[in-house]
Amino acid sequence: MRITDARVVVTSPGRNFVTLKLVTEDGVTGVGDSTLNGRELAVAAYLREHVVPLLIGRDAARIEDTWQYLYQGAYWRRGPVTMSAIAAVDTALWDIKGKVAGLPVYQLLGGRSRDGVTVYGHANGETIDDVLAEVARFVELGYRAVRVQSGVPGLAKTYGVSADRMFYEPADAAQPTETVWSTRRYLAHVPGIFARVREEFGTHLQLLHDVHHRLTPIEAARLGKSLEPHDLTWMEDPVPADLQEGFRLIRQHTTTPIAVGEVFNSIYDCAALIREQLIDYVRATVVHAGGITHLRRIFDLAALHHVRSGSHGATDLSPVCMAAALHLDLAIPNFGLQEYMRHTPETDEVFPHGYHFDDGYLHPPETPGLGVDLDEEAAARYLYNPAYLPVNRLEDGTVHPW
Ligand code: KDG
Ligand code: MG
Repeated sequence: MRITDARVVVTSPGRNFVTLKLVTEDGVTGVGDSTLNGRELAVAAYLREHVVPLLIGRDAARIEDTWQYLYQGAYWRRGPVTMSAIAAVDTALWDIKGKVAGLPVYQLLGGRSRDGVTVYGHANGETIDDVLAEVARFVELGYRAVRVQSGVPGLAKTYGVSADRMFYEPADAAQPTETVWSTRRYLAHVPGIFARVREEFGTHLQLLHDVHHRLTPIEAARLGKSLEPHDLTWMEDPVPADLQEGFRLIRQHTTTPIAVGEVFNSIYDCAALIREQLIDYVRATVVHAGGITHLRRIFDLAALHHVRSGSHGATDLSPVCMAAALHLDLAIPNFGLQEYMRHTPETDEVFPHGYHFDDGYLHPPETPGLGVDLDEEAAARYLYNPAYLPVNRLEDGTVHPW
């Protein structure tokens, strides 16, 4: 079953997405997400110029072989652009394989390991009252796990705290917005927020917090320690994981669980973190970590070392990535949590999908393949719109150095 067409579609239904659609000689189609927030066109060009010409005429059934061919064949290994491009091909091939087999992709991955995929939502607000109201709203919607972010007194704008409650979007301008950061103000404020949330919502609700790579290891250790009484499910991205040994220091000081990995694109980004049990959840995703094939490899390594999955699922990961993630989440033994941020109605129109939320869980559809598509006519109505993530400066004007 040969691949006869491969189309790269860039669309912006509220935000930018890059999608690959493969077509086989029998007319079976498969879709893969390759969106890289703020660097979308680099991946689109990589796919169009360097990958599509290699795909035409290849056997669509050979998923592993195609992965190795694109990874080894590039010579220049890893990196977010390469791995997002390979991810799109891999995801689309799994979609095709499911359709040909007449099975949802999770069945090809070994079948269900659970009834549904537990997801967490984002409760964020400027003030403690805003935060409490947001947590209450997510609890009412049925969420069992909630990420909590709040404004920090003395800072004009805090990353992760959005103006629009339902559709959080940090890539907000054609030139990066510049925000000011103070570790002292942040560390003084955060534990009190969690004390109030626990007081109001009790001990059963799972609570999470994202540090967005803002701290040094010893600062992160202090934050983890101060959050211990509030029993977080995880403290996310406490430090950038470029420095993997930094996590040893955090681990020596706190039992607050650690999640990291939304910017990882390879198993080699987290091999030491997993083998040394320096983290508890690995947040790599289908789109940025080489597709279902490579992410499965990361999760299998993690399972050996009692590390769970906790995949990234912000709005810059398209419904195609979300659908693929749900199939994998349902099948692996060491699933932890899945992030879920609802997409806008415009995005849902461009990417019709069958997964649904019910009582705190997401469920992939039972239709063959991934159960998601790209409506190319609808996509054509939304032109690419350059948008970048903000840049963070310290109070003295220094670009945040890590
Ligand atoms: O593209 C960056 C966003 O996906 C990121 O800021 C979201 O940190 C994030 C999260 O945990 O969802
Ligand atoms: Mg994050």
